[in-house]
Amino acid sequence: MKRILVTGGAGFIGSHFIKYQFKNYPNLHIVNLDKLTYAGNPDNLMDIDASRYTFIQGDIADAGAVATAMEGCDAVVNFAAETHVDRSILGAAQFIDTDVRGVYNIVETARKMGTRRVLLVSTDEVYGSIDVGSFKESDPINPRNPYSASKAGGEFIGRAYFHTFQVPVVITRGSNTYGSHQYPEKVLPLFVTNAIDHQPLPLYEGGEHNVRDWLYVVDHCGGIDCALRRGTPGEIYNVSGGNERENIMLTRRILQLTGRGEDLIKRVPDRPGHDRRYSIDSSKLRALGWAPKMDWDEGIALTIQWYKDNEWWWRKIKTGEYLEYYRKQYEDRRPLGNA
Ligand code: NAD
Ligand code: TDX
Repeated sequence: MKRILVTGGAGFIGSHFIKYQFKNYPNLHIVNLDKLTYAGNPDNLMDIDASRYTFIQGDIADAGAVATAMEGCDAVVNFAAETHVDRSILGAAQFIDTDVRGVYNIVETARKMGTRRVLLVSTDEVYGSIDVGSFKESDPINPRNPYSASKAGGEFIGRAYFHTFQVPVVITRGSNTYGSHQYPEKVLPLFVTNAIDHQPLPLYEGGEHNVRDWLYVVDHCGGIDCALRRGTPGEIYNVSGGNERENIMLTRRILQLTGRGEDLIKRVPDRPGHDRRYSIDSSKLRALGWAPKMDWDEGIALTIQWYKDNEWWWRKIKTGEYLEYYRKQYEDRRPLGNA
């Protein structure tokens, strides 16, 4: 592969993926098509080698923008998405436009252009919640919130294009990802940056024993890269970190590493339709040679240190639109008392 289109490359995982590609494939050129929504941040790609990189600001829901960006590319890797569950509960329309219509534009353009590989980055959330054991790729999916339903919609379009038109679509389903440069609406950077500022950590009541499986962002990028280059068209690959933690345990770890006390924990009313536990089995991807490398204790310490050292990055974000969202999301969630 000589030229890859990355969509959503100015976001959290997409920007790490671009850096991962540049580090591992010295002759590769990357085109990044990104709408620069609230979550897209040019600061994430500040040090990129401009001679091997083309940025196009555009929307994957716009077929013309996708066609322009995909011209001459061997492969496309789609990260572009609306990604926050709580925002999908406040309003789902943008999720349908990007996560379903946008994916349709990508696979339809790939069909017309004969693109050699289409990697759709999806999520473990499409399976829904599981009390015991772990989901395999062959299990039925059961998305239960507007975000995961829209991601599942995009997956189904991609799979239909593989079966109907032989578009070489590969899908990855990653678990909760953590690392530097994550927009501080997701629980980990939200709690870390609030703790640094001595602000309350709004832990969803009833959800403190919910479980997420934490995957270091560079490991997630390695998994996507492996599926892109070694995966079989038409197949789905789970990508998981093997670090299942209850939300309350994650919260306590954040407080320890930021040197703050448990008085900052504020239980607030739960997220509607809150999935209790996500767990996936990634042995299918491991059989292709991938394995997560980052140890949890080291990864969380490194990540928290990054937010401590890079206040310039997140203080700019925690203004304007962010504060408006924060008020809408949390103002009616009056604290229920300390955890
Ligand atoms: P993010 O919210 O940090 O970034 C999304 C990026 O997509 C931003 O740069 C944004 O500007 C861009 N974008 C949004 N709508 C667009 C559109 N219509 N056209 C073009 N660009 C658009 O997201 P993330 O956390 O980096 O997630 C990336 C992908 O990985 C998503 O597909 C998400 O569903 C998936 N995923 C995320 C996680 C996680 O824990 N963050 C886990 C599993 C899967
Ligand atoms: O303020 C909060 N309080 C709280 O208790 C927030 C934002 C979250 N939580 C809880 C809800 C979840 O149990 O923390 C857990 C993680 O929440 P999020 O960070 O919103 O992630 P989640 O809903 O699990 O989804 C994430 O993983 C799968 C990503 O946002 C998705 O993009 C990805 O597909």
